[in-house]
Order: sequence, then structure tokens, then C-alpha cells
Amino acid sequence: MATTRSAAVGSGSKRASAPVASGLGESVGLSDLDLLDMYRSIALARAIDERMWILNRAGRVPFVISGQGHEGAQVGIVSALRAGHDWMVPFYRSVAACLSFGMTPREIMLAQYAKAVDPSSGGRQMPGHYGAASHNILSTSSPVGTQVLHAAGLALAAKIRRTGQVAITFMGEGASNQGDFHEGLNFVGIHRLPMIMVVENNGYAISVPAERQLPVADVASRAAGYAMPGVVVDGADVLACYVAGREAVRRARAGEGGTLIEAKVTRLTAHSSDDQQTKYRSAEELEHERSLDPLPKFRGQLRDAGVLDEALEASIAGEIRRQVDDATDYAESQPDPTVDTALWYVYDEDRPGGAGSVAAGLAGVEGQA
Ligand SMILES: Cc1ncc(C[n+]2csc(CCOP(=O)(O)OP(=O)(O)O)c2C)c(N)n1
Ligand SMILES: [Mg+2]
Repeated sequence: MATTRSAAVGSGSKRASAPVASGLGESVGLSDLDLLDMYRSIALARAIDERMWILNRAGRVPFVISGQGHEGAQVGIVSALRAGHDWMVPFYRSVAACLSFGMTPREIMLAQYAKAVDPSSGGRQMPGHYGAASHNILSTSSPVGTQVLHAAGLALAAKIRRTGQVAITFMGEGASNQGDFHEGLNFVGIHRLPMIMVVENNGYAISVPAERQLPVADVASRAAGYAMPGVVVDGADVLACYVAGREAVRRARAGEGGTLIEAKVTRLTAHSSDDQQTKYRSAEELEHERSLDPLPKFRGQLRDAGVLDEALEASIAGEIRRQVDDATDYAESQPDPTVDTALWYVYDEDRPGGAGSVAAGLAGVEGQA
């Protein structure tokens, strides 16, 4: 596994408790420690997400858009990248991808609370729009599909500069119907850019089912129009997602160009905290979706292979609880952005330390009034 996974929980203690080689990840080049790191990231992302919903219903955070059901695909694929070297352009369900790429639970919660020190945007962005310059994670753009163009720009820069970096971006199947998606793939195809496009197909764009969005069964089939491979993978199969990611990274680094990966995932929650999915999904359908949850599936695989035992599972769960509590308390305790900084980052001259600041001018006008 190439990624450096400092975001995983308890990196100090896990070596001591990790069991002997199970052979589970051997055929794909993953050690038991790698598998445990991946499990930690998936379980941590789930726990943070669940906490967000509680905080939303308690009136502490205004909006949640959930990655529950998508975590296995995100962690599997991102584990093939090099955190701190490659580039990521996430979307609003990308908590697991961001954690796997180096963001910390505190950084995620700061964004959720829109605090002044939130690395995603200093509290300017819509909640769920993660980014962190220090982790090479570009800020998420709200119009769906636009991130493909941003990532293509990063991939072009990496190619021109010969940095060996790969740009990865994530989106839903609904976003793949936008013009930006097709323009981006076309550009990546023409210039053979080192880029990975991940479509997390959860079967819905808010309340619109896939069959009303797409005239094809698989988004991956669209890759053929842009001279790149389109790969369909079961998003609940973490190891299969890793293998798909690894091959896409290999192609990108070898100068062979982009790859479109379509992970079939399940959306375990409503579209967002402002949506009620029981209005358009039956009880039977929701029950069936539970059986596609990647977390218990991966946990079961690790148990069966002897990578996880009860004691280790409990200790990981305890570490995760502590991390989520710490992130929540930390974000709660941080100050909100102040009004006098409202125009920061709107124009370059308004950034802290920028010359000819409009903010400074307005402050002067207010001062005279
Ligand atoms: C260009 C644009 N149109 C509409 C929206 C409103 N919107 C936000 S999320 C979303 C659904 C997107 O569905 P999909 O791409 O499948 O992603 P999912 O939410 O299912 O993960 C829509 C329509 C938007 N943000 N941008
Ligand atoms: Mg969708």
C-alpha cells in the first residue's frame, strides 16, 4: 500500500496488538497492518458521520450530507495513492476519502461547525465541502461535476511539471450527466493526464433514481468515448476497490492516462439532513440497502481471516470514540469567524495581509458613519 496513513486511529498502539500475517491481503500486496488501517479509517468515518447527525438534530451543526455506505469504496481506492504527494478534489460525501488522505477528525469537525480555524474554508464554505491545502485536498465546489475540471487542471500541471503526482476526484452518478464531467474526461483523454475519476454510484441523485438519470447501466461505459478504461467495482468490496485504485494509479504514473472507476455503493441515509427519503424509497428497499453496508462486510472479512479479534475490535472502537469526542469538543470550543473577516478570500486583495483591502476600505466607511 502506497499511501502514508497518518490519519488512522491509534497509530502508536496498533503495532503491538496486530496479529500475525493472515494472508488476506497478500495477493493484492496488503499486510494485516494495512488492512487494519483501512478498517480504522472506514470505522472512524462512519463514527464521525453518525456524530454529525446527532449534532445536527441537537441544533449544533446546521447541515449534514452523509458518506454512510460510501466509505469502503473511498478508503479502498484512496489507499492506493500517496497522501501528501498526490492531489485530491473531493465531493460532499468524501469524509472517509479525506481522512484516508490525511485530514484529521478535528479538521473535519471544524468544517462542520464552520469555525474560524476550519482548514476547509475558515467557515465560509457550505458544510460538507472539505478541503485542506496542507494535505493537497482542493476545496470542494458546490455545482456538481465542476470538480472534474479542477482535478484535470491539477493533473495537467503535474504532467507539465513532471512531478509524478496523480489527481483524483470523486462524484456521484448524477454528476456524470453534467457537461463538466464530459469536458473533463475529454481533456484527460486527449492529453493522457494522470487522473482518476471515481463515480460513487448510489442509485440516486437526491430523489431521482438512476434509471431516470442515465440511459446506460454503467457510468463506467462512458469512458470508452474518452479513450480510457472504465472499471465497475463493488463499492462494498474494499479489497476490490483497492485493486481498482492501484491499477488506475499505476496507469497514471506510467503516463498511460486517466481511469474512470465506478463504484456501486449504497446510500444508507437520506440525501442530506434536509431530506426525508422514506417519501421516495420503500421500507423493503431501505432494508435491502443495509445488507450492502461495507463496514460490517469488511469487519466480517477481517474477523474470518483472524486479522480482527474481539479485543482488538473493542480497543479500536474505544479509540475511535475518544477521537470523535475529542474532535467534537475541540470544534465546539473554537471561536466562530468574526464579522470583520467576512470578506476575506472573496478577492485576493482581501486576504489577510493583502494590499488595497476592500475590507479595510469598508471598515473605514463604517468608522465614519
Ligand atoms: C449543477 C448542480 N445542479 C444541482 C445541484 C443540486 N444537487 C446537489 S447534490 C445533487 C444530487 C447529485 O447526485 P449524485 O451526483 O448522484 O451524487 P449523490 O448526492 O447521490 O452522492 C443535486 C442535484 C448542484 N449542487 N449542482
Ligand atoms: Mg447518486
